[in-house]
Amino acid sequence: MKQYDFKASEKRYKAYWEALDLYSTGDDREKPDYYILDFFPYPSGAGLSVGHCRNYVPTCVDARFHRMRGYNVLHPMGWDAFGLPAENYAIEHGIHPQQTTQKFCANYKRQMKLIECSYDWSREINSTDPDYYRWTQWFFLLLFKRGLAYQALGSQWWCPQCQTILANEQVENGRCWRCGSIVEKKELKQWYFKITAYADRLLADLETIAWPEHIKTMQRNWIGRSEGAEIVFGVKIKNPGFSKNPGFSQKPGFWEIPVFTTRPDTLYGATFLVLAPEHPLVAQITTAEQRTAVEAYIAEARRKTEMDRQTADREKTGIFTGAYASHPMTGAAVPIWIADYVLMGYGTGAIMAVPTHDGRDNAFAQKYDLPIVQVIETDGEDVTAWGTMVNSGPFSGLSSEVGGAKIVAELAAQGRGRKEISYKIRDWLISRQRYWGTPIPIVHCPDCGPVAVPEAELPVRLPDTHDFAPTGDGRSPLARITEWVNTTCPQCGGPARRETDTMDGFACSSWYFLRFPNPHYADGPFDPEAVARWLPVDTYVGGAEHAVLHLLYARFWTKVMFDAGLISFEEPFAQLRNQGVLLSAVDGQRMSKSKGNVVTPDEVVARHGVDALRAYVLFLGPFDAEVTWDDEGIVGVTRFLRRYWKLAGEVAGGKWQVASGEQSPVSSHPVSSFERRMHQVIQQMTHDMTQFRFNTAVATMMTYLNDLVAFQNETIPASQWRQAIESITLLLAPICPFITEAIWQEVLGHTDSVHRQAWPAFEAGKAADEEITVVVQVNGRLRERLTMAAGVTEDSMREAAVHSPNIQNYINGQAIRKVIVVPGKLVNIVV
Ligand code: ANZ
Ligand code: ZN
Repeated sequence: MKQYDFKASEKRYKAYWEALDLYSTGDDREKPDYYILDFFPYPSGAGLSVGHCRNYVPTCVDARFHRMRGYNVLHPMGWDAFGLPAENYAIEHGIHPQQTTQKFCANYKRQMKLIECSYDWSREINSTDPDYYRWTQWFFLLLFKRGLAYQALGSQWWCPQCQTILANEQVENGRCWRCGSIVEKKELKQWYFKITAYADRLLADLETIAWPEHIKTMQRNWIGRSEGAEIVFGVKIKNPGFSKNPGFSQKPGFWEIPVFTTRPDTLYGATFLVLAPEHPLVAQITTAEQRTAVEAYIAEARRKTEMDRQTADREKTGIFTGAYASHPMTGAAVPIWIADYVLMGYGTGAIMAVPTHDGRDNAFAQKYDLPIVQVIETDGEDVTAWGTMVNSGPFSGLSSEVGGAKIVAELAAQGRGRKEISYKIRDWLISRQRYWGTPIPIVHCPDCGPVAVPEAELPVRLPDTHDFAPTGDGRSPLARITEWVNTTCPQCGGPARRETDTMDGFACSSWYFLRFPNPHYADGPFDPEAVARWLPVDTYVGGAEHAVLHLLYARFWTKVMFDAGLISFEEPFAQLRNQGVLLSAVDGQRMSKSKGNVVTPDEVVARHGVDALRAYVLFLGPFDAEVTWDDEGIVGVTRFLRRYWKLAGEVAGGKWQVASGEQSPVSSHPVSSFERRMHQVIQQMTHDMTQFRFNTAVATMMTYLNDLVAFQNETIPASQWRQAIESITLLLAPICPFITEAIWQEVLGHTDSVHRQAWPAFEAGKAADEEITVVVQVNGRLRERLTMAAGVTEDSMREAAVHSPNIQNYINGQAIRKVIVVPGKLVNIVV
């Protein structure tokens, strides 16, 4: 038989499958539905590497597996093509981003087709298509009308390199998530989505979804819900140096400083207050003597990133303001300091410092020689734990829980405190001062304020221009296109200006999964009937790096849609799976074009074929593990495919079989070991595929092939040989679509596609391990026969024999002196 020619197969079957329309979404109402979706990819100029295949091959295999299991499968693909990288590339190369993204999308698609991803391409969507972003704008207006989109002036992260504002989620370790530049703060008027209004629901509903625990934890931490109290300290000592300030009051306690604490039980140990350097009261309470020093400290703090400031083990710095507050319980004078470890963006931007029970406060108190008073007695070593209150006036002797609640209740009665919940999450900053995005559909009218563009006028089209470079003054390039900017107010008809900011690209990906069930629907963003049928997404697959970005935003929008009565579910993705990162063998780094360590699917396919690439990508390691690409490793897979081809040919050619019906020695047993092996393999493969354990699936196929080769020396009926080869072909079909089709049709002689066959079934009874009979003796006399699995260990044989109730009767309480085990045969108990 001739050697397998992968190139010929790829050529022949690609055309054949296309003609069959093999990957079109099933619509058989008798069948169950299954929606398997990849994260919305952003097509970059570099194209796909084999690293991306760790995402797209498994989802394709899962889609194929479900098709064979009798599901209608929705497995679509589209492009999240707005965004900074395309725009930066365009500026650098002087080409319009429209052109570059078109080119990049086409290249991604070509590569996905190259590796035979089984997408239903008739459903392809593109976020830069006006028919798509029209609905992104529609959703913006939905949020706007529901009071969930608003404008505010704020100090925002600004990337000097990308020249745009960044959301908190897009600042990593004080750097821009895209380009890595150190970010700065800038004061600008921005649009926000009120994700904070959904913080509690985003937290609670994590319990209802099958997501990796580490992603849930990241979301919980990002939302950062803390239960505690706000306690108000009055400023006690007025500042004579500021008496000329307008608004200054001689009355002590005119200024109030609310602090947020999770530990009201430690109030009696609060020996000083600390304000964030940006706290608005700092300028007012600082005494004349301290003013210069305080101003110098503030200037210094401004240069540090939030990340630097929060680093726990960093040496604490701070400065005394010269002012004192009054302790709300004792009236004691409490010095007010400022320090950069207190952040303005959290709680109230001010804390009561409790040096005995908080590590940061302790370090600070030690450095500046501030009083340290113990107010909690704890059981163990951990002084920050809850315990019993001491040195706490009337509250001494109470537990932290009870006493803390009493303190808050008492303060609340005096109007000086209350229970409070703080969240770390901030509203989602949505506006970008960039060209290549969805225009925000708002018109600013001098009389009516911000007015929604009427639905009938959507989309607000992105004007065509070649002048898309950023302005550098924080304004969008769209602001330069005056004929586009100048418009009339939809409400009063007077002259008005269009909003010139575009939306963060994450808006586009917050709803795309709703579009696929009917991507050409024109009467709304999605077809409600089709969405009711297909959503939530059954399996959603992508990288863990989007844990607090896309995955949080999409959940938020879904809840808004639910509240608006548009959909009937609150979570978009029932099950989430994160593929592991692929490292390069060259430098041990994540594969990326910027590191120059990329292996492309194109080169691998040219040398080894699509099937080998697909199987190898899966075989490299567990789906969710970090693994290293090894160019040499793939030869193991190609060898396996060659042997499989050869064996299939030999079986079909009648080389390894006895005529069907002829008795073989192994088949004297009701289930021959040959058959058992087949049923076990089907069972194992079904399990592995269901669990996304594709590496063990490939390994199972490899060992099964070895087993089959070993069976060549035994006499197996022809029908069983054929069944075995058909089974391995069906089981391997989702992973290696080409060679299995070639064997199915050219070798086994079928006339229809292997990809239209049902997944093979196994019989649990036939897959069960072979059983043996073990003889149990007591003092050498046969007392019982026990059935055990073949291959049972000596220990298990001993255990089972001694504990058999029947044998216990014979032993009758006597001490066991010795147990003799003959593996697989006999246990003799000597008493
Ligand atoms: C007194 C206290 C005593 C505190 C004690 C802790 C332990 P989480 O759990 O993260 O919510 N804090 C409050 N606002 C802050 C800010 N803007 N910047 C820095 N730290 C701030 O932390 C809440 C605790 O962090 C609060 O409770 C406060 O310190 C501090 F034994 O108040 B605690
Ligand atoms: Zn108006």
